[in-house]
Amino acid sequence: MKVVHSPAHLGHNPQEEIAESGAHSPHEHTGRGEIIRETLAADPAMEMLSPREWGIDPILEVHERGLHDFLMNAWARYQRDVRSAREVVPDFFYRPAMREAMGSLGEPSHVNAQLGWWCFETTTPITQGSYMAARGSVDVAMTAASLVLGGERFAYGNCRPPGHHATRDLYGGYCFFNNAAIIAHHVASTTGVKVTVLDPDYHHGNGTQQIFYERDDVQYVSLHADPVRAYPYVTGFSDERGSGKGLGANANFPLARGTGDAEFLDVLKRAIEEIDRFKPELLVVSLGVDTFDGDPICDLRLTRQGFFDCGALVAGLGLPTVVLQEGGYALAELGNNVRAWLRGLEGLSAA
Ligand code: OKP
Ligand code: ZN
Repeated sequence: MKVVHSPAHLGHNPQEEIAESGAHSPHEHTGRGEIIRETLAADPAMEMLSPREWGIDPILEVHERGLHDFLMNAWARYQRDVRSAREVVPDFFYRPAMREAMGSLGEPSHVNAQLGWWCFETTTPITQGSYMAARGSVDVAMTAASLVLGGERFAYGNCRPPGHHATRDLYGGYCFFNNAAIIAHHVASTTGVKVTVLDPDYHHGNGTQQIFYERDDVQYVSLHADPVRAYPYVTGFSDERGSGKGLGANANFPLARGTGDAEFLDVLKRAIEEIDRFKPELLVVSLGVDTFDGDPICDLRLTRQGFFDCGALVAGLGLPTVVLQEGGYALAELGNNVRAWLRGLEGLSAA
């Protein structure tokens, strides 16, 4: 399988994550991208490639220009207008209720206020190279998609930073640009084929769901921890089925704490039936392996063998498939878990 990787991800190098009312060493860090690259590069079944540059047009097809322009300049503006800071994090959030009964305001002009206008939480610091890393992640995704459009049955993009929490006009959840949504939209809008995004990451892909919620050309199907107990808390419920033209093209499968391989695979079979009914011609997988038993921030119980079996089950759809990296925070097993999933998909042996 062709594997696309860019060293640009190294530019997004937070050293802190503000979560649970404190500053901690970040779960989403450069080591993640590196361990996946090293593990896949050591497998003769994987062919490593660099992305080509796609510029900003594919990003602007999915995201507000204001979000893009803010991310492009935020770090430097913060150094100039607030203080010299290695990592830039909002300390103010725009809430429309602040102006209830007074009429709404547009984007504020101060960088500190803009942080809270474009960002929805505190765990996604902007470092000096974050914007170029996010651009590189989109380049990786677009290049993987172009390989599949060019006739490859499968391609994998080692995207970092991840993307599925980024909505049309918000960043957060370790995500800046929604890599999977960008390629799904690009393929659907340039070729006219129907695309499904299958998202088995532990967390609901609120951004991807939001971007396609009213559309019937891109289906979103997600397995994730039940939002009653898990981030992002406000989306991912099973009654969210899409709206307008998109009604029926969104499917959520919330999972109980402790869900293991057998049960996850059962639910994945139901998700695949949902995909079969939509009849897509291309599949995008938002591959998170934070469903792993040993993940430090999650509570599902999948094993490396379980990831292999998931890949094999998805291969049964018989669709050209672009797999993009989302989450996975158990560093020691991250590369092996991704590799197992990809080998399952490609019909190779587990070892
Ligand atoms: C990104 B992806 C930990 C809080 C973490 C952010 C989670 C983002 C997950 N106590 N909050 O879906 O793997
Ligand atoms: Zn996740």
